[in-house]
Amino acid sequence: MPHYKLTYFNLRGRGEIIRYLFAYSNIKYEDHRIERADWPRIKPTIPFGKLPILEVDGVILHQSLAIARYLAKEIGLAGQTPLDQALVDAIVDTIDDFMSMFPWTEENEDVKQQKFNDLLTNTAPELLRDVDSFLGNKKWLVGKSVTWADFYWDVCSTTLLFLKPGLVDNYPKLLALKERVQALPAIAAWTEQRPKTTL
Ligand code: KDV
Repeated sequence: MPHYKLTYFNLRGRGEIIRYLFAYSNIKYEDHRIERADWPRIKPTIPFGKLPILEVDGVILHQSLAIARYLAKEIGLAGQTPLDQALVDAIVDTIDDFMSMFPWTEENEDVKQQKFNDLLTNTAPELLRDVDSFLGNKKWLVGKSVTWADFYWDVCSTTLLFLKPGLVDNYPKLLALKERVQALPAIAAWTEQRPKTTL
């Protein structure tokens, strides 16, 4: 088993999908959480200047979704066929495109509030409608077993629901999927013991 070291901020954010995959597979890793104050010093020492990174026996991987996809393949959560894998990737990218629209680091609080509010009020409903219809009456988003797309829905919807409680109320099937992910014993154990952060 390689030595794994995840470096990210003390947030769920873009690190949490990776932590879910480690938790689910019971793979040990270093969950290194840096302070915001230390980031300017660390940033120039990282190949692409962005977090998270995952060090795998000293090889530095960047891009949260590339890291998550690598782990998902290792543990059998990437999708059971190449076609299923493409569907998983497409759903993950669709959810991620939306999460990436939020101006997370905007310093003008008024501008930030207005943009967050607009995305949650006017843009989120289309995404939810489309993911809900993709899910339909299936148990999992893709194929006959859980994949990291289901994990990503849980991770991202947790943050969306923190930002706007009730956002998913009109989509009971999406809420039920979230509960199915959270009921997985390894995921339940992780969400219970993880550091509590708002984002
Ligand atoms: C911050 C932050 C995120 C979730 C998805 C980017 C994110 C950035 N700061 C928090 N949550 C993508």
